Amino acid sequence: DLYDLGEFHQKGTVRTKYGTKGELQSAINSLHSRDINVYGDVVINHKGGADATEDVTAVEVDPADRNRVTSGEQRIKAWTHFQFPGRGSTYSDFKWHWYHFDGTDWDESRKLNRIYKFQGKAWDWEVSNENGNYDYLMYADIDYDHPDVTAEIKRWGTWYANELQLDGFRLDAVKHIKFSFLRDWVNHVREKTGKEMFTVAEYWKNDLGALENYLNKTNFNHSVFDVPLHYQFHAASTQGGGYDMRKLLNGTVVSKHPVKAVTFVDNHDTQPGQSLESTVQTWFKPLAYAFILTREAGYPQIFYGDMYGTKGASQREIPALKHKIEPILKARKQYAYGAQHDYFDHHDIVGWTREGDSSVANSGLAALITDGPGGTKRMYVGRQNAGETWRDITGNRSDSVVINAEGWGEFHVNGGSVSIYVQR
Ligand SMILES: [Ca+2]
Ligand SMILES: [Ca+2]
Ligand SMILES: [Ca+2]
Repeated sequence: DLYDLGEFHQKGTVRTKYGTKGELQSAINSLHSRDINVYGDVVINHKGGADATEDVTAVEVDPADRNRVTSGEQRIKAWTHFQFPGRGSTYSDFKWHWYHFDGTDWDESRKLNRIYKFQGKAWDWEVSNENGNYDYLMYADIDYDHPDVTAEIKRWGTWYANELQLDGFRLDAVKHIKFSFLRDWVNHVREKTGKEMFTVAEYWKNDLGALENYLNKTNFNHSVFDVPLHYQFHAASTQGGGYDMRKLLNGTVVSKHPVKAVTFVDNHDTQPGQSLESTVQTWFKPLAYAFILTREAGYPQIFYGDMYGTKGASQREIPALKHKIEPILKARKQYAYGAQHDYFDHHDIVGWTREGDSSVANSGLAALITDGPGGTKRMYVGRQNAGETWRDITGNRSDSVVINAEGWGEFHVNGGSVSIYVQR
């Protein structure tokens, strides 16, 4: 129930897995009081946990090609009736029935797991063309061809934003949702709330072309996570130095659409044991964080699990890297300003500099990362910084570098490591 944020006694509990609505609002107020914006997660591809089944005529489709029907029509019992008995009509009197969905994957009468498409329904388009048409992901798939549905989900978006005083959104699983609807939904909520509502979409595909198509079809009105950059980090971290560091930006969103790229190293889905497991190896994480946090392009995201570590049954937890990430955050906040110069000229050691900005005292930096042996690189940091003494804010190197009269310095990095030199 999208309208039950831990407020109604439903499914045997008032609180959600995370707490009550009051606790949620209190947490948001605390964050706002510390000038932190709060983005709401938006999971609107499918619905699960219906209150009752309904008899529906459906056909089976081929999981590998959802455009191919593989059975005759049959009557199934589908979990598609959402009545919300504990909430009633508070906030919305919309009740969901089978005809608000395109299909499901469970016939309760036969206890069969198939992909069923409902009678008279067409998979939505345009969505990802993986598996022929990737509209269907899981549970009861919401039909965004249905005008009552689009109106209701838009209404809910405005309610959600206002009720929690949200500042933006993360859109879940967008490659399974009609792209044109997501474009309209973002426009609608921005219009109704009168707020910017920064929005980032999770389109999980290591393919710049697919991500660009999504940006195009949504009129570039919101951002996407830079999935290809994550896979470059993953590749670099797992090749024992054999990765060509000059390729880090190849095929990435941030290199082509810097203003629309949310850059990240790992997330809750890529960590060990999760559905998209592709965890960046620990030794490389400070290098990757330096990359997303001190360069000009991209809108960086830090994974809670990287800062504080992950916990659980898995023997392969991510260790807490707060002590490694915090100096890089400081570099971002105090030094990462001004013109950027790239030195992507070696298969192991690559670097970049920021000249600094006169509006931020002592700003400017020189960063180096290597997936192989250590070494040095001569880089330009700006004539305005001539004569200054720079040191590595990460603490990995203890030497100091004096910027020469022409604005150049000779900077060092240890093997498999990162150094970020700043004036200090
Ligand atoms: Ca449809
Ligand atoms: Ca869908
Ligand atoms: Ca290399």
